[in-house]
Amino acid sequence: MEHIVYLALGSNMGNRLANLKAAINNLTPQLAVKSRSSIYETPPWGFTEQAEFLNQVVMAETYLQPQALLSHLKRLETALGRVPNFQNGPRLIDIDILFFDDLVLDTPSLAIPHPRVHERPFVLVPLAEIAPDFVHPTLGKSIHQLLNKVDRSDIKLFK
Ligand code: PH2
Ligand code: MG
Ligand code: MG
Repeated sequence: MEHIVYLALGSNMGNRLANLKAAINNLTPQLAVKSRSSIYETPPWGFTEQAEFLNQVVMAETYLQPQALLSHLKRLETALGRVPNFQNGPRLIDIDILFFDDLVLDTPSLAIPHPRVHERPFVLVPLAEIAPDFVHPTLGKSIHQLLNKVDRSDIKLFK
C-alpha cells in the first residue's frame, strides 16, 4: 500500500542550499516527492549559539513502512556527510518524519507525528504552504490552526 508522508529538512552547515537539494534528489526511488515548500531561513531553535538554518518541507509517496523509512533517511543523512553531534546542535542535513498518513506511533526509536511539529515555526510555516488543511492526528487541529498559535515573525523566505 502506498503511504503519504511529510518530511522536514534542515541544514545549517556547509552549502545549506546544496544540502537540501541533494537530500531531496536522493529520496528516490524509495520515495516519490509530490510537492515541496519554499525554502526558509530560520533562527536556530533549542540551542541558539549556532548558524541560521535553511528549512523546507516535502510531501512524498512511499511503499516503505515507518521503520524502514527512518532507516532510509538516516542512511541518506550519513551518505550526505552528517556526523553525530549533540541534540539540537549544528548539522549538515536533518531529515525528520513529520507525519505518516494518519498514523500514531510511539516507540523508543521513532515517534509519529513528530513530537514537536506544533511548537516549531520553522516546520509549520513551510508545512502550511503545502498542507494547510492537514489535520494533526493527535491534536485534531489543522496545520493552519497550529501555525496561528506560534510566532512566525522571524521565519524568512530564502531569496
Ligand atoms: N533543528 C533542530 C534544532 N533547531 N532550528 C531551526 N531553525 N531549524 C531546524 O531544522 C532545527 C533547529 C533539531 O533537529
Ligand atoms: Mg530535527
Ligand atoms: Mg532528525
